[in-house]
Amino acid sequence: MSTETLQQQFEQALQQLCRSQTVLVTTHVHPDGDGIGSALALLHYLEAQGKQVRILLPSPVPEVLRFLPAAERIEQYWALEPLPSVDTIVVVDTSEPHRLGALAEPVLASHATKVVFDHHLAPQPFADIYVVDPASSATGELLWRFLRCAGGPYRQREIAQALYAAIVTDTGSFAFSRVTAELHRTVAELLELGVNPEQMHEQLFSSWSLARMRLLGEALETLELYHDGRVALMVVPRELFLRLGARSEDIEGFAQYTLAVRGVQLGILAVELPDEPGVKLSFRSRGAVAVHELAAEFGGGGHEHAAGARVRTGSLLEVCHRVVERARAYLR
Ligand SMILES: [Mn+2]
Repeated sequence: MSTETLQQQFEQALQQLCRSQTVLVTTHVHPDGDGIGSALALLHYLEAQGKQVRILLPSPVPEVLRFLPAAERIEQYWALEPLPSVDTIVVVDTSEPHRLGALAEPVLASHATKVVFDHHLAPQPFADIYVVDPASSATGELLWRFLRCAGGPYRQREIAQALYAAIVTDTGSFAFSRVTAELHRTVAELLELGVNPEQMHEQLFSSWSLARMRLLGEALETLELYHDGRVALMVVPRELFLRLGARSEDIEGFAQYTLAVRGVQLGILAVELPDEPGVKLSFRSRGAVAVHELAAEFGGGGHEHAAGARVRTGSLLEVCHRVVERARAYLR
């Protein structure tokens, strides 16, 4: 996507937000730092302009993100509840309506104008305005560029904190492939607005529950290599969550460990979440190995080096068997 097109997307989104008095912001199920941080940044920005903003999510806010300013304002949507009537619905960090969980149907049925801010590949046509840039490391990075272009009251500490959380979590603490000099300049601007990186890291990465740490320990025990050590598989059955008293959100970030073994090109994490049926697959890869198409084979999608899917049929063991078998075709 060229800069010019992105500029036009910014202008369309800005026009729509300017003429809206009421805005509903949402993101994908099992929201991460990027989804929550981006939603909160928009809330602060739009409210500073006198607009009425609500954030409504299909899942609860993960505990590690509840320190962010105004996180307590985030509401959880319960199925069958009517959506509030608003001028605009903004969807951040996904452009696939099915990833909105229980909110998918009411959002699709709503007469509000829909705006998407996202950085995933292959957006699906359901919204009126798309601001999508797969080259962005995080939706939070894209949003900062949008706000800079939009002007107005965006230079706020609360916005900087929300977007820093979005970026640092989605880039693996500035370690992934889409980290650029430009991103570091963005982060420098966020620090100038008062973000304290040490405090942010402590809140985001060093405030685990003991249950989560034990879950990681047992998950690492399951790690196995396939296809001459080029594919790693980590498996977390539902029983593990129940035995350790761990929650769905505790699995966040585990997929990255599949790539930490020397020689592994493609990592797979297969999880049975305690609060939903089926198997959640997370894919990670490095170099020339891309995983978004492998994820698409299982009904999912994502980025070149990080993708996911949800499989509703077959046991955990069967799904693992199938996915490891299919992974072979993507190796280099
Ligand atoms: Mn993201």
